[in-house]
Amino acid sequence: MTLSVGVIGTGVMGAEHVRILRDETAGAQVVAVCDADIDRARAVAGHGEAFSDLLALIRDHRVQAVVIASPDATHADLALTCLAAGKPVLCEKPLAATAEDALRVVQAEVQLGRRLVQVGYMRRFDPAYVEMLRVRASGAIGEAVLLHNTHRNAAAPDWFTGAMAVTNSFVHEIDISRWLLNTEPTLARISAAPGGDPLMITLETESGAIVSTEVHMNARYGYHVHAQLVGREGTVEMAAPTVTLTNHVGQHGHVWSENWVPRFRDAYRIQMNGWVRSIADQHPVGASAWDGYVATAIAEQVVTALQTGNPVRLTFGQRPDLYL
Ligand code: ISE
Repeated sequence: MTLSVGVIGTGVMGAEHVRILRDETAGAQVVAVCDADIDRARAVAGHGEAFSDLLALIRDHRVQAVVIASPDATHADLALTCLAAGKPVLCEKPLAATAEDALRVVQAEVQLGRRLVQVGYMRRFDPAYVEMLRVRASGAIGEAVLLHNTHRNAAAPDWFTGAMAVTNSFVHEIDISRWLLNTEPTLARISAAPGGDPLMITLETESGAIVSTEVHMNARYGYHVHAQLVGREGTVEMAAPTVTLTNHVGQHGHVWSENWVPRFRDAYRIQMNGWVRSIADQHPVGASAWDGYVATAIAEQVVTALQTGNPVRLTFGQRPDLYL
């Protein structure tokens, strides 16, 4: 069976999801693309139908599942509309702009009694992170005690605010650290370099493991994500994010990408194929609405810590049975 997908948003990620669905995903077709600017929707839609009305796309009977890739503040309401229509949704991160809105999505899904929402924390599908999880879980490096994350962007988009370094970028480390370490963060400390960038964030966790993260929005030289997990018996870390090295104009090495799309190309493709299969199998994969809520709730509290300059004890309530 072929899954008919509608994609909302035609920015960097919306257009990339359409491309992946069309060229690199088994068992799926793009039947509809929506953007407030109908010409942009038409340009990306190909053989699919172009919509400018988001709700019309979600309710269209030909659309069996939805990818949400519109601006962050629209995610929660769109996910709620998909839930009301009983349609599976892959929602780009973050699940919502506020913890309160993210919790509304969780509550609606719990009321429905089945999981229809996957949040696009694609790092869970990145081969390097998957291998790091395998090594930790095998016991080869002993008890995990530290995770060092580096998250550097070449340049922040001009619509980025200081808080978005946390709510839009650092949310990835919140999610991947919970997933890699299989423990929940309990306390956060944050400090900012002069001018507010980069940020240095430390999370303490229930297991005792400590997570350090540099979130850098204007690192200039390129997009660079790195993680090293330190165990009592050894460490495991990402190797260079390329499969080739070049010799050119007196230099040897690899080229940094401009943004996250080339770096996480495999992760996005594996995530999309996994999502499509999970709908056929009725066996959810990836980050759940609960994971999306926790990431946003922690991010919101980290922003408070940034504003007050004080460490913050993290709270986000009990995981509902639907997500156990
Ligand atoms: C962007 O929205 C992403 O999701 C990227 O993965 C992240 O690295 C970047 O900092 C975000 O702005």
